[in-house]
Amino acid sequence: MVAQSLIEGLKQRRNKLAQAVAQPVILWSGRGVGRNFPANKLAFRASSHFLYFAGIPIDNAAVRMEDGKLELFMDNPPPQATLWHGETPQREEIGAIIGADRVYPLAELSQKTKDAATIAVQESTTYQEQCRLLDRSVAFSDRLKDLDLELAKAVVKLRSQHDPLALQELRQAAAVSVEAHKAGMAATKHSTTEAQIRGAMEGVIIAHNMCCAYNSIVTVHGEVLHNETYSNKLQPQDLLLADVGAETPNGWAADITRTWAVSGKFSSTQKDLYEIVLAAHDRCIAQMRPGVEYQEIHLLAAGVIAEGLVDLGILKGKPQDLVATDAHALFFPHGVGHLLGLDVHDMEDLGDIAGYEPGRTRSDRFGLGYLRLNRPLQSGMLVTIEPGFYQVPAILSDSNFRAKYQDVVDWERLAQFGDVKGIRIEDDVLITDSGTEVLTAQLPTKVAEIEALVL
Ligand SMILES: [Mn+2]
Repeated sequence: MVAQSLIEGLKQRRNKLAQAVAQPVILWSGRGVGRNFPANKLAFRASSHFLYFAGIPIDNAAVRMEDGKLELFMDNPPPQATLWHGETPQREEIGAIIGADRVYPLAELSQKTKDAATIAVQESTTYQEQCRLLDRSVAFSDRLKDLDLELAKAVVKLRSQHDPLALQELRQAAAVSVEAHKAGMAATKHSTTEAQIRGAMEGVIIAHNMCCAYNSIVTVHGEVLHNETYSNKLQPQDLLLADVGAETPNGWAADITRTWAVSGKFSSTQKDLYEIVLAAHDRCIAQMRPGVEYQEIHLLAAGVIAEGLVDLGILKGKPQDLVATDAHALFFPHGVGHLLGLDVHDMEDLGDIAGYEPGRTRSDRFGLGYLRLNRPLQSGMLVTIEPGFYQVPAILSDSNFRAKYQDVVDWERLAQFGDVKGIRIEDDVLITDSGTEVLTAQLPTKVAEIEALVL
């Protein structure tokens, strides 16, 4: 792998943008939000599109790019700020770090907004400023049109094929996330609550001067797909599902899920289902290479899960028929993964512009509607592969589902697997010219290896 300096990498991105978009582009970073008074700030996170071209987080700044040149607009902190914050870099120094061609106070941006394209930021004060300075209502996600739509498409093209600078960061996030998961496994035998395991995992991330790329899921209720509470006590018969990923200081994410037994040893029923999810995970990754449709990978996962559940006697019928009627989605209701980069669901602020090939829209099928990515794989793309098995009460107790799938589920047999609430195995898979490289491969997935890390 060729190491790339920050400035060199950023200049390449700006040049590529200039080749795709003729008009000037202005991107805002957003600003840190105060909690109960302005100086008590919630953690500042710069907008990802800004980070992609500016490289580092700068609170309340904007960049204007045209013909490959970048102008940075930001205010120096007032002199009295040094009392509280110490010496912080001035505009010129930051401009030098990121290879800006010119630097200006923020107020001068208003002179340079003519015909500029932009992408809306999520933070509301800055969003209003965007609309005011551009003198138009800046649209979000699927409502994008004209200049901004052209820009969004160009940015998607760049951000979905990771360059060496991005890969350096993504590898660091992956490596630290692997260590966090190992720490979570090792902490289990000394822990009595989910919160203690979360603490052990996030502690590793914080100790590497990183933050979490998303709210961690660390739970014995893995069937609650976005569970964000950590108050449950651990019981020896529980499985623990941990979906935890680090973000580098410049904003690049990892996204890993592992599921392990609190006692250290999977029960036979837990192991049976775990092996099915693992088979789906492994077979998906083995099939991935440039040109393969991601939806085919999702359907492969669905097929492997359906086949495994038939073998266990939980589902009845031919696996391909079960997938065609979405019966697998009773237990695997989400998509097999998503794009990963500066955001954990990368570029989903643009709706499905990034995730869906032009002309494709979300399916209304139960088994396909939650697929977040429907494009052919290409070299340089980073995606997650995260098949799962869950017993979600809202699905399995739903009278419509029960009626529809009455004949294909052996409910009595299913009841024997009551000690499995949720299993997910998630890795970060880089598409290469010849196939794949799993950036998170250092974290084991096999039952015996996971047991050894927990015990
Ligand atoms: Mn994920």
